[in-house]
Amino acid sequence: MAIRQIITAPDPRLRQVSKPVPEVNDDLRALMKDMLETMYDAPGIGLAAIQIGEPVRVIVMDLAGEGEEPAPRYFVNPEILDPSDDMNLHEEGCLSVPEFYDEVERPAKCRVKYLDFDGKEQLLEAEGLLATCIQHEMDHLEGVLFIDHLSRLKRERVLKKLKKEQRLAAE
Ligand code: GNR
Ligand code: NI
Repeated sequence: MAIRQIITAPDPRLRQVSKPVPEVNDDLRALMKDMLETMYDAPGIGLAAIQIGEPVRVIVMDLAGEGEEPAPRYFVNPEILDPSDDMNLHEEGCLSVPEFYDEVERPAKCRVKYLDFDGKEQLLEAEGLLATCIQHEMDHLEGVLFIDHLSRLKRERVLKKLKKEQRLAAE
């Protein structure tokens, strides 16, 4: 297992559309373990493979609170089904958009069809933070960031600040 570097905006790799996984095998499980370790180290509650530079449709997540048993979840080739009409406003952050948080409106509930760590098909009912997080991660698979749901002014402001920080860090 290894902690991998998390790519940050405006890196163009984050805009790629990730490819479906043909098979859940040991190579993929090794990638998912690296993703989980990287996510715990950051720390974050979810991570899409593209955030460590792998353009494949894989997500890991753990919503367990501090002091609770770890509860890792693995989603391969996830699909969102039946998003609810009722919406939910939730404050979001992203490991690829460091130190910026804002509220995003998304369907409050949805179902998720996916393959688990063993390649077995699963159907999950999601609401609350789980629904928010899975939709945030699904966006990453399409090259979309949560700041894309905000006003252009806010988005440009954040991206400008990140660019400046990266320029200063490179000096
Ligand atoms: O760690 C994370 N927290 C979070 C909070 C609210 C909504 C979504 C998230 S996901 C984020 C980690 C991340 O960037 N995943 O892509
Ligand atoms: Ni994110």
